[in-house]
Amino acid sequence: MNDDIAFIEEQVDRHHDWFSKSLPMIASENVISPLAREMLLSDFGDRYAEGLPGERYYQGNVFVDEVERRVVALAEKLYRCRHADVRPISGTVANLAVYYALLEPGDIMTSVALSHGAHISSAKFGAAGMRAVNNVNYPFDIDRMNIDVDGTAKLLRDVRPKVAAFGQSVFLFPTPLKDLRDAFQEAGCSVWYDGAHVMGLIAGGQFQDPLREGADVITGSTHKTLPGPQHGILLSDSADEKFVKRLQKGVFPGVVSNHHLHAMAALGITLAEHLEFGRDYAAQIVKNAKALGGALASRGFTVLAEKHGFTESHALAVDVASLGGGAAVSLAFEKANIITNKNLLPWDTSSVKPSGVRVGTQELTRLGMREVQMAEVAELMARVAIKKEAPERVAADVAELRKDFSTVHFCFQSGVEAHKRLRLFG
Ligand code: DSN
Repeated sequence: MNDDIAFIEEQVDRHHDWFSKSLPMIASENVISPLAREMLLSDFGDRYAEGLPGERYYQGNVFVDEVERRVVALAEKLYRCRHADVRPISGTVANLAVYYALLEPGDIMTSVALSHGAHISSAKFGAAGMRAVNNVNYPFDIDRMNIDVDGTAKLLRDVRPKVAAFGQSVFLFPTPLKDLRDAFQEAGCSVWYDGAHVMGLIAGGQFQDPLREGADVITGSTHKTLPGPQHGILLSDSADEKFVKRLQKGVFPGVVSNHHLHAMAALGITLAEHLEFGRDYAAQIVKNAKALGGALASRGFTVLAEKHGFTESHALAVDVASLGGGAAVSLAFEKANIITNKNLLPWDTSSVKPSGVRVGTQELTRLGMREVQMAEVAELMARVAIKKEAPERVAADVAELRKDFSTVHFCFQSGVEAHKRLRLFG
């Protein structure tokens, strides 16, 4: 065996072994279902398709076109919208398509600030900067961990942005879109909602329903609370064909040439499974997040927005400044096989040494954990960060807890069952 290949295979095996004994709590990750994973290994991953089904620039797409049409239909059904584009290869690429379609260099865009939880692609030194948009941030209510409604309405009226962008990577509470409707109208702006973190919650009837609350376009990745492959999606319910055409062109030829056909097929399986299981899954994710918030707070952690129930999503923000800071605490968690990330909190200035840790319950829920396990998870976290027990000792108990939670839930468990059920969506 070639040494390099043996090395890479060994590292991947070790990673699998490690994660099978860990608590994966990064709020932006998830595991895909066995059936969706099968699609990632298919020959679709070796092929090219540019443009739209039926209007391709390559031959060989007969069955790819059939699949893409069905995946689009599943997305439109799940999100109750007129237009879905399943070609963006990531959430950031979907965001780039919106920049390309709706904004010109120098245009004003309003958005949430990075330290208030926004995604890097809305920052000047991220994708927003590439389009050279003039980015203005909303005022933020730290107590509620949400944008300040009155201040935001005033800002929109004052600066009259071309696009009002919303959405966060620390996304604890729904964006008050409905309360801003008049301001959107007066500003005459397009409303863009980056729902990456909450796509599975939205589809499962939790959190909020942006397309019914004023958003003209939603972008997202498809592998967070929507437990699909690493991919992107763009949705709109606009009846304005010109607007939709601009979005389509933003994707191709704007920012995607070939899209990733194996991931697109896997996304189709995920969407079909979410139509079947998504409501129960989304409800349990939120119940678990609230339970974890309470359990962490009762053990001495400072969980943000306690007065407001900690969260309405999958995510929690924990201030660990007095416990050593986000960098040290997330490293200690990692040694105990509790996988989280350090995170900026609203008052932080350094993203390298922030005071927060962000956690999400979507993957633990996917593995079958419920409220009772959230108390156990909180205790394990407290043993590391508050009681300062040796992380390696805690790791043994983490592995013990994981033993009973190794199956992916909220999906078809067997190929036979799945193929029988998926035909129902024809
Ligand atoms: N940076 C990712 C997150 O962790 O939220 C999203 O792309």
